[in-house]
Amino acid sequence: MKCKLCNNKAAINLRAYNTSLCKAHFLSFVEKRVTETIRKYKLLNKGDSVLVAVSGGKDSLSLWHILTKFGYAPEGLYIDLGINGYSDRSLKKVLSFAKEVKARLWVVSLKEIFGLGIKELARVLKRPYCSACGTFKRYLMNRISMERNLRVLATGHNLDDEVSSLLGNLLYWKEEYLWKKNVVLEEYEGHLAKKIKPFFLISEREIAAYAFLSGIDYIYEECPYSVGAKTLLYKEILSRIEDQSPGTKLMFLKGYLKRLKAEKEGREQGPVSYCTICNYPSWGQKCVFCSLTERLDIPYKFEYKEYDFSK
Ligand code: Q46
Ligand code: ZN
Ligand code: ZN
Repeated sequence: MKCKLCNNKAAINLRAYNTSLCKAHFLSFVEKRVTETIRKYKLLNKGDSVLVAVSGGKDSLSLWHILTKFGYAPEGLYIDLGINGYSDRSLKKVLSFAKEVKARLWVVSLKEIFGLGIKELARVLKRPYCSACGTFKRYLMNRISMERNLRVLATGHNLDDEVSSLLGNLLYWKEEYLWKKNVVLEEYEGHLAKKIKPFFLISEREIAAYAFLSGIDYIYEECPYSVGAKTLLYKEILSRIEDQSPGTKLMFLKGYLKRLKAEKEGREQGPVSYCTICNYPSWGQKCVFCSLTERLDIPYKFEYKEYDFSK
């Protein structure tokens, strides 16, 4: 198999694009597509201060790598969920990556704040692990970006993450979530950071290859609580469809983005009030984070650590 552009040995075959590329051409192909996504959806402007949420996995570390390469000098945020062994191993990868790119890293730990990891917190709250985790992560990411004045929050969600959750929303007609998914969510009145997903249109396989060929040292292990998650089943099914009919995932998501534009017109944007406890935006009197932490009934202090490898 040869590279379609230079005839050297191909490193990857991209059936959705009907092409094969060598290492150098594949890396620039991914970077070019990220640049196009950034430009087309107006994700970033020169001089924006960016916080990348990192888990230690291929997606988030590749994103940190690419944004650094593009000159945005992003800082990293690692949320330590207190999952036995797994959290320590992923933090180690994140710390060594931060050192390598000479960046600043913020680390917030659930165990340090509440004395409990995500599993224990979810049990006390009687919520599924991933649902509690999602709520805590969303809140912490936003609050830390606002407190650090890093007004753009970037996450490594890829095409497969997005199509599988879109399929889940459609299967159960979760209309309240359906039209909230986007490549970019704008900043809200100085309380919600602008949220961007530069890998929205890039597949998991492409990012895995990008990370591997760029020599990024990431954690291969998945979070132990992801096992059996419905999104994994959806990903598997969608990948089988993609195998039979390359390009389907991309078409599905691009079709969604087109319809999203029309759907959004005339709809009210953003939350309606501010949480009476933390003063961050909420839909009711209290935000979801504060409602949950109230139910926990554990006195806590909101704090996080800084590792500055930029000097
Ligand atoms: S939600 Fe669930 Fe993930 Fe949290 S508990 Fe693990 S699998 S990390 S994206
Ligand atoms: Zn080539
Ligand atoms: Zn609150």
